[in-house]
Formats: sequence, structure tokens, C-alpha cells
Amino acid sequence: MTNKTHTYTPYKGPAGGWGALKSTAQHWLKSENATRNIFTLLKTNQPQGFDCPGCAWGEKHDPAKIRFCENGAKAVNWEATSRKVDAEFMAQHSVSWLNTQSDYFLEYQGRLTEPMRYNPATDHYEAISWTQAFSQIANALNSQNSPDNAAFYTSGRASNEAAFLYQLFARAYGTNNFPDCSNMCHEASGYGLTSSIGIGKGTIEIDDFERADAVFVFGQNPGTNHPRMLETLKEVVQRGAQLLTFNTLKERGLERFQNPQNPIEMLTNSSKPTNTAYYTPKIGGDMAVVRGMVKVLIEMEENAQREGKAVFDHDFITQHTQGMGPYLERVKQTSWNDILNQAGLTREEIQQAAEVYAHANSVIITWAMGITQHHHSVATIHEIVNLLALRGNLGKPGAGACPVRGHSNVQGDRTMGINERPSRAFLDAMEKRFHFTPPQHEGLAVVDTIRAMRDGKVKVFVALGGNFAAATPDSQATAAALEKCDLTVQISTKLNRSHLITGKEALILPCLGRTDIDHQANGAQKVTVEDSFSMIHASGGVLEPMSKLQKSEPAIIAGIAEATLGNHPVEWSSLIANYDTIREHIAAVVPGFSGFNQRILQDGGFYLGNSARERNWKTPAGKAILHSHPLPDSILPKQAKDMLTEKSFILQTLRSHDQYNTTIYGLNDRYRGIKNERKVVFINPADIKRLGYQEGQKVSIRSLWNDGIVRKIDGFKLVPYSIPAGNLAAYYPETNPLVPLDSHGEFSNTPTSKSIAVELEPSDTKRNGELSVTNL
Ligand SMILES: Nc1nc2c(c(=O)[nH]1)N[C@H]1C(S)=C(S)[C@@H](COP(=O)(O)OP(=O)(O)OC[C@H]3O[C@@H](n4cnc5c(=O)[nH]c(N)nc54)[C@H](O)[C@@H]3O)O[C@H]1N2
Ligand SMILES: Nc1nc2c(c(=O)[nH]1)N[C@H]1C(S)=C(S)[C@@H](COP(=O)(O)OP(=O)(O)OC[C@H]3O[C@@H](n4cnc5c(=O)[nH]c(N)nc54)[C@H](O)[C@@H]3O)O[C@H]1N2
Ligand SMILES: [Mo]
Repeated sequence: MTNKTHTYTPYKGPAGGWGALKSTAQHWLKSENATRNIFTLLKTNQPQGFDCPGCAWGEKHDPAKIRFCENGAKAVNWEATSRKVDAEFMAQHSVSWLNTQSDYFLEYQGRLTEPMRYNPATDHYEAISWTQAFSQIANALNSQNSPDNAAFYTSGRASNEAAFLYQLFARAYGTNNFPDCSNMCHEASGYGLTSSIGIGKGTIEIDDFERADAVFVFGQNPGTNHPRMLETLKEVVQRGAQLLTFNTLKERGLERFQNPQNPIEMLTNSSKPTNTAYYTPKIGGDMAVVRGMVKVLIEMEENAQREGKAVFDHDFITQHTQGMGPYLERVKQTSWNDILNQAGLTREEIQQAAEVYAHANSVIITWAMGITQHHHSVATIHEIVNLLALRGNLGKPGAGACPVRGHSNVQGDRTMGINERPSRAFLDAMEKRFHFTPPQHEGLAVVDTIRAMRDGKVKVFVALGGNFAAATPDSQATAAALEKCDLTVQISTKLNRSHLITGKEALILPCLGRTDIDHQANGAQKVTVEDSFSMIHASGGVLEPMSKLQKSEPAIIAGIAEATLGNHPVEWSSLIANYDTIREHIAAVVPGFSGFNQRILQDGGFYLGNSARERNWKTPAGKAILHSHPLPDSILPKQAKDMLTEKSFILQTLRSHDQYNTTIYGLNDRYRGIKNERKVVFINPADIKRLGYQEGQKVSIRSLWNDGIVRKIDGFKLVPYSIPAGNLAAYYPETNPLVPLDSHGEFSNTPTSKSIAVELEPSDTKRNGELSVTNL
């Protein structure tokens, strides 16, 4: 760091607006493909273009509107670069050398353009033909003594068509081992919602925001991660509806916003506040916040009853729910003391939020990773559902549960059967259509896959996208586990850490991205995706692929399948000629997709429907089940809690404005005022003082977990920030070495990326024991 580039200068402008346009322009130029990319951007989320590879926020159907945001623009640019990584590049750089480079450097090298095989003798990747690559995979798979020795990872950019073929292939091969990014993401939402309302998806449509009286946003940073959501939130506020934010950090995007597509606003700089109230609970305090609100609501209900009125929706509760009595009893038994301690809000704040809730006839609650990546995430989501149920805010206009998904098709991948715990009905439908018996036993999700690799039980690892080595917890343990595999296969667009931490053998299979035209025998093909609101729509690339040696994801899966299984259970190559044939299979297997090929011709796509929205509860009781969990006495798992001292902190790991998960576009985090730096740790100024540190001082971060292993990263700068005392925040993936593999959510098994018990020490100049994703 030089003096010219201070790490931290508070960002004073509103989110979006001129700052966003300037940043978009800079990223255009960096991609070295500016004109091509402007054309590409204009096609983002348009009926004739491709689905934005950014986030999974939905779109109101309005063809006149330009539908991209600053960060969507970065995602498009990043994919549509003119730089390439081929065998020639690999001849110049050994894998060991590449592994010393940062994640930013790796992906910046450009698109992967030809299939390559790792040669351990030379420590270089070398060109290989597609036929050779497919047969190498087939040999590895066919020489296993059990199909469960293989695991098939999916990242949420994969299209419905690719995901469906992938699960068909892996199930025909014989395993349900489908670890996927959603295991690290919204798994708790899926589990929590399914076990309470009978469906693991959000119950609202995007238009519901126009009818909501109040919107509660929990644990989410839309200014960076779902920028188009800010526009929706702004409309909510402008309409006079209430917007309540609960976030441990003061996030700029949620405080103020101006719309970059509205020139008048930008000229006058008349940004309006998007939030009517901003609460900063402690990390992991949201369940306590909601419980406190319900405690207030119980009191309000008792008062109302005395006047012959009601706050609760008793008709809804009686007709549609089970478990309200025991739940309310549980709430009454939870003391205010426990609630306030864990929540980190005052009783007045909680009272205020409860009053807004009680006065609104329709309430939407949205949430993302601030809720799902804790030990008690499922319990927190159950608590949110209970709050909604109290006033019938499920299945009525302008109301409902809205988990805001991450990857652009992560929800669709699940719908297509990427699930290590498939339902009986899904497996039966597969059997009926394809005439083979799919494996019936449960497969492995992410954490269990890493354990199985470590224990020598999973030997072949195939990844359909993503960056498993960097995205997963306990980076060192995960790296060692991957290295024990016989073969690791990465189907990817860009070079990343997962290509460099290899099994004994390793392959890189370069694929087309969303922006590329997918030429097949019957012409250019479209794929489909599902957004957070269960809308299915088509996506077709607009750019000529960089290389004839890149293949589409479906074509790669079909190639692997044919080499491994021959023409069982389908003639794979015929499916690739025309993806309509894949969609016909999907229509026959997955509920809600009948007439798939016709329905995607509709502008804006079609709505998959949601049973809970219809107040049809697909639970064993036929009603919404209201679970009553005790408020945990600590938000940490026991192995961390036992290690706590007065010096301990809880660390959350989060995204900067210049990254897409493990893809680092740049080193700034504009809204949080960070420049040219990623190794920072946000800390309350009082904590800096209390521990006798200085602002800007470098520290090491060591996580607390009772297993004798030292997990430590070094050289992180202290940045004073508006964050509750005792809480810290730092960027992912650099912090993944700190997350113990065994530290995961109850029921969800999601790594606890938002609640890691840690201690700080002054930076260790000898750098002993430093672990970092970038130099493993
Ligand atoms: N540009 C861009 N877009 C993205 C992504 C990206 O990396 N870059 N990633 C995509 C993916 S896969 C996902 S899952 C989403 C992620 O979207 P987010 O969930 O918004 O992502 P995070 O950066 O993890 O932010 C979590 C937010 O929750 C807050 N928080 C953390 N812990 C708590 C808590 O205990 N309680 C409360 N109330 N708040 C808390 C943090 O301060 C932060 O604002 O975004 C998607 N979109
Ligand atoms: N500590 C910590 N860890 C986390 C999180 C956290 O908040 N904190 N968040 C978690 C979450 S929410 C998620 S979703 C996961 C993300 O985990 P992943 O989905 O595995 O990771 P990404 O960084 O999104 O994957 C990026 C890579 O995908 C490849 N890629 C990009 N586009 C395409 C495409 O169209 N096709 C194919 N085949 N490949 C493509 C590129 O090679 C790129 O390098 O990380 C999780 N890990
Ligand atoms: Mo995610």
C-alpha cells in the first residue's frame, strides 16, 4: 500500500448513480473488448438476449427497459473478454507457479479455449482432444467399485438443460452424490421452508412488492449483490410503504439509492432514502430479533383482545397452521434478557419493528446469506415463517417469504433434480421416463463430499462450473481432500484455483458461457433458467464463441455420458442436436413443465407456480407447520463456544462490490470505502481501542475450534466501521481457511461462513502458520 491509496475513505455518494456508471465504464475498458461488450450488455435480460449471469433477481416484464446493473455489467464483461488461456499459455506457466498467484490474477488471464490435461511429470497442463478427455473420464468412472466413489458438483450458473442432463447422467451411472453451491448458500432456506410450508422456494412474485405495506430485509446487501432489487425497494419506499432493514453493517446501498437509469435524478442528485428504518443486530441475532417482535405481538394481541379486537389472523392460524400454541408458549418462556443479549438491539427498536409489522396488512420478508450461513439458520428461517404466519402473511397478495437467491440459476438447478436427497416422486418420474432405476439412497452434499474425499471414499470429482477449492470451507483440508482424488474434472469458462489444486489426474474442459452463441446441428440453441420468483425464461447467447474447441455444457455432459454409458438410457448425441428434446424430457419428469417448449416462447417466460402461495401446504399435516425451537444459548457450535475468551470476536465473511463469489473483478469495495485492498477486517472502533490496536494496523485472524488444528490467516488491516462491538467482517474467499469443515448449520450442513469465532493478534511478521487461499 502506498500513501496515495488509503485503504478506507468513506463513500459519501448514494448507491447506484454516477458512481455506478463510472465503475461500469472502467470495467468495460479492462475487459479489452469494449465495443463487443456494449452490444452484449444491451442484450442482457432482454427477450431476445441472454439471462444475466449475475444474480437471480427477477424482472418485471417491460420490454422498453434496459435491464442490467453495474454488477451485471461486470459479470458480462468478465465473460466476454478477448484474453484466452490455452495450451500455449499453460506451456509458459507451471501449475505450481500459477498456484502462487492471486484469484484475481488467475481469472484475469481470460477464457479457457481448449480441453487440457494435467501432466504431473512436467507440472503443466497440456492440450488433449475432446475424445481423449471423455474417455479418460469414462475409464476413471467405470473402474470404480461403486458409483458412489464419484461426486458431481454443480455451480448455479448451469442452465436447466445442462443440470437436467447432468443429473440424468449421474443417476444412470448410479449415484446421488450431488454437492452443489446451494449447499453453501440457501440450503437453510430450502430446508426451513420445505419443513414448514411444504415448498423450498419463495412464495412471492415480483409484483407483490407493489402491494406490500411493509418489506423487511434481513441479512442482505442488495446494493452489491442484487442491484436491480434496489429499484424495487425504492419503489416500495416512494409508494409510502415501510422498508425495514436488518443488517449487522451499515450498507450504503440500503441507506440511499438513486437509479442510474433515471437521468433526471442523477442530475439533481436527489437520491431518496430507501429505508425507513435501519437496524443493526449482532451477527446471528436475527432469530432473537424476530422472537422479540413476536413477544411484543403477543402482548399487543392480549391488549387487543380485551377490546374485542385482534392482531393475529386467527382464521389463518386455525385453518392453515399447526403448532402455533406451543410456539407462542415457547416465545413467552424466552426471557427479554436472552433476546436482547443475542439480538444486540434495544427493546424499543424491537417494539418499533413489531409495531410496523402489526400495522401492515401485507408484509414481505426477504433474506440472503446473513440469515442462511449460521449454525442456527434453519431455526431462524422457521422463526421468520412463524412471524409471517401470525398475521396470515403467506399466500396473500403483497405478502410472503422471499429468500433472494444467489447464482442466476441456482434455484432452477434444484428444480431439475440437482439434489443429493431427491424426492421419491422425482425418482419415480425419472424411472418412468428413462426405464432405469435411479439410486434410492441419499447422496453427499458439499461438506460430506469433502469428508468423503479426505477419507478416500470419493475418488472422482467432476465440477459443472464453480470454484470448489476456493468456495468451500477449511481451504487446507479441502485442498488435501481434492489432492487425494484419482481424477478431478472442471467444466469451466475461466481459470481458477480449482484447476490448480488437482487430483492425481486432472482435466480442464472449456465451456461456453451465457453470452456465447451455442451452435449445434439444428442451429443456435437456447437454454432456460429460473429466477428467485420461480419465473422460467429462455436465454440465448449473442457472441460468436472465441474458439471452436469450446463446447456447450450440455454437449460436454453428453460427451462424458456417452463415453461412460454408451447410449444408455438415452441417445445422448441426439439430445444435443436440439435442446427442445431435452426440454421434452424435463416436461415429462418435472412437475410444472408441461408444454415447456411452447411456454418459453412467451415473452418474459412463465411462472412455475408455488403451492404455499395457493395456501396448499405440502407437509405431512397438510398445514403450515410452525416449529418452536429454543433460542440457542449461543449462536456458535459447541466446539467454538468452548474456546471463547474475553478477547474473542464473531467474524462474518462477505462479498466486496468488486467480486462475484470467488471471481475477483477488482480490489475496490466502493460503498464501504475500500480501495486497492482485500485483506481488510472491519471492526468497531471501540474494539480497536479496547485491544490497544491502531487503525490500519495489520493483524492475523485465528479461528477457534476445539480440534487442535491451527487455522490462521495473516496480514489483515483493521478498518474501523459501523459494526456491533464484538463482531468483525472480512471478505470471502480469503477467509475460507478459517471456517472449520465441521462448523456447519444444524439441518442444513451449510458452512457457518457468517459466524466464525476468532481471535486477533498483531500481524505475525514471520508469517508462521499463515494459510491463505491464494498461496496454498
Ligand atoms: N455482484 C455480485 N452479485 C452477487 C454475488 C457476488 O458475489 N457479487 N453473489 C451471488 C450469490 S451466490 C449470492 S448467495 C448472493 C449473496 O448476497 P448477500 O447475501 O447480500 O451477500 P453477502 O456479501 O454474503 O452479504 C451478506 C449481508 O448480510 C449481512 N449480515 C451478515 N451476517 C448477518 C447477520 O447475522 N444478521 C444480519 N441481519 N445481517 C448479517 C452482511 O453485513 C451483508 O450485508 O449474491 C449473488 N449476487
Ligand atoms: N466464506 C464464505 N464462503 C462462501 C460464501 C460466503 O459468503 N463466505 N458464499 C457461498 C456461496 S453463497 C456460494 S453460491 C458459493 C459459490 O461457489 P461456486 O459457485 O463454486 O463459485 P463461483 O465463484 O461462483 O464460481 C466461479 C467459477 O465458475 C466458472 N464459471 C463461470 N461461469 C460459468 C458458466 O457459465 N459455466 C461453467 N461451467 N462455469 C462457469 C468460472 O470458471 C469461475 O471461475 O460460495 C460459498 N462460499
Ligand atoms: Mo450463493
